[in-house]
Amino acid sequence: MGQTLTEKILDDHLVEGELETGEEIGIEIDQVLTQDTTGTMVWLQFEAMGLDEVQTEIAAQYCDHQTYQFDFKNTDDHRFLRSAAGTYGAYFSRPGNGICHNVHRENFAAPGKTLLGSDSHTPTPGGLGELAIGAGGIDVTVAMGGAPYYIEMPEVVNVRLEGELPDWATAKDVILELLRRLSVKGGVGKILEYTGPGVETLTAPERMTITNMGTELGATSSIFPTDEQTEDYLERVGRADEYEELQPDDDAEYDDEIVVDLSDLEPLIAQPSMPDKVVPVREVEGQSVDQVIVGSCTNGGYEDILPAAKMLEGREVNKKTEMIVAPGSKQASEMLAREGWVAEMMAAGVNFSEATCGACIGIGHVPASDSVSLRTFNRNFEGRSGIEDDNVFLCSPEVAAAAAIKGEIVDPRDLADELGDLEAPGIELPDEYDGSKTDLITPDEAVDDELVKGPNIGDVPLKDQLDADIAGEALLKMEDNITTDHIIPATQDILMYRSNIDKLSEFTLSRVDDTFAERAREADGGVLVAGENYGQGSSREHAAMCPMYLGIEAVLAQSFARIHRANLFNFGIVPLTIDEDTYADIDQGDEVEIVDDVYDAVTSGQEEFTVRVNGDEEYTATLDASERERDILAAGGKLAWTKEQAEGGSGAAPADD
Ligand code: MIC
Ligand code: SF4
Repeated sequence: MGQTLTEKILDDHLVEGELETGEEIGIEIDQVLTQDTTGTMVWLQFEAMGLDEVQTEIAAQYCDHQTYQFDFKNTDDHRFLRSAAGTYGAYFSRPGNGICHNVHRENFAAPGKTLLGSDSHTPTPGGLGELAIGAGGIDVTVAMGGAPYYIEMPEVVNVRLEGELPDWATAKDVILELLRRLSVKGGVGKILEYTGPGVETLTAPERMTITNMGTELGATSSIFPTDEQTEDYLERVGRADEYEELQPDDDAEYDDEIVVDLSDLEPLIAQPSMPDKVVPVREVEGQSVDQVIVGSCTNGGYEDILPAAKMLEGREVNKKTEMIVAPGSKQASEMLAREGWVAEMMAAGVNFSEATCGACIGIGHVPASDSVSLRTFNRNFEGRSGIEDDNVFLCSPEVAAAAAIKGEIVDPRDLADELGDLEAPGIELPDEYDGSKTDLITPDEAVDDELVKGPNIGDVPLKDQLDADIAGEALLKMEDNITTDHIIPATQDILMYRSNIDKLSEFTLSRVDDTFAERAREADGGVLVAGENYGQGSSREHAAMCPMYLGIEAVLAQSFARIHRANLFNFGIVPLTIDEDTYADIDQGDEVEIVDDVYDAVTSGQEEFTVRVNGDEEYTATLDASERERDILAAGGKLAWTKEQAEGGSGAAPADD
């Protein structure tokens, strides 16, 4: 039987297991990436494991999320990260050089390689035929130390693209269409592999907009085959020699198939406050727009900003609207500046930002109260923009620029009719991506050879071995689709404590209930209850680390998002799945007890657990876990488990703290 492209790359990197859907496999990782807000823990864990040198072909440390350095704590983090990259042999991308995914695709992404990154949008280089997966920090640490990465073999879904995008429909509309059809949990446990005649009509950057935002479907990864478009892009970034032709076999078998006819697509928009609340732009036309931002790792490339710039050439941003361009990389800014586009945009009324994640997580350009913001980003979870009850819409750069011109949401086709001389800008790649590389410090150019820890750099929190008894109050009951932004928000006031877990944990679940952290501390233990898709969104392991630090021992949810589920194991919290009726019956404040000896049950492979509520009603909860995951849980988390492995121990032993 023929293989899918996903299977071919996995096969090439397989060190353990078989490529059977649902089976645990271990794969070799060629490249890792980390960024400033997850990276500090990655390196602290690298140090705590006693590792002394990066083992992967490429390890890259980017500083992108909080580059404004509002507080010395941010700068301390960056200083520490430069010292860690230098000490252990990683590339270091200076603050302001750009968003990890953009800089990585410009410099390192290559067909056929595997990439693991401590950021959920790591799958971006799937558009170049790289198998790239987002993970929690400690998984990246371990892979960087040379160990395999373990995942359940996902289903491989064939997303067959037909036809060609009409004028004004873009790559963003392809992924918005998939979100419209499949929802934010439609990709969980799946890798989306793009095939079909429509593929060759998309340039590599367009493909990377699609693979980037596959994360919003909950997918493990997304990947395109490679062809002339891939080769063309690699030539333009000066890495033609890294091209390799990769295609699935003709008789490859997929677990499922979705067909998208590109010719049927039209400008789409995700309404507040979920990326899957997608409708045609025409359905929401006429709403007044206060703010427009073009940028982020989804649509912040040179090729994304250029169409907006062309639309604004000789025009003005509407007086009632503010428009910001936040490029994905300094290279994009530099090239647009050299070509005169930055000046053109400024003349039109655009405020040009440094290359940073910034506004995407509420750092800068926070919308006004009761205002509407249109962004070319990938997430619009409520409050993520920095203000509660925000109204953030997600769209393509073309739709964003049209709104900036008109001052209201408008389908660019209608605006073109109205203006008479507005042409669809289409997609245009530069002849050469020739920005300076001075901000990317290679391991040979390292400036530090020892770790520099300012006062904001704390210790890695550790948990003891798993208890036999888990009992406590259901401290919080939550609905479906709780995001990691709810669990540990990433706004500046909170983000600056990413390396200081004692302080950071005070903000745990504050977006759901701001009394939670205090109640949890007082209760000294307890459980969380949630609906479907608990922990969707980012890869931040802090969303497991902080609840663990506050004493949470188990999460009972109807289902879990992939990365967060792995993070719960990694920090010794038992993720138990419950059905809808059990969910309905447990109330916040109930006393919840796991009747089984949890330690024994976990280590013996038991799947069903009895949960007693208020000393009376009993329900069944399921632990679906591999042997390795059970061992990690029993040890009290991945750090303790890894140390045990290194010491040659077997079975769990109490973590040493
Ligand atoms: C995000 O988009 O939510 C982030 C901020 O990039 C996170 C990483 C983090 O929390 O540091 C992600 O996507 O993993
Ligand atoms: Fe940065 Fe936003 Fe992309 Fe996350 S989604 S990496 S915060 S630009």
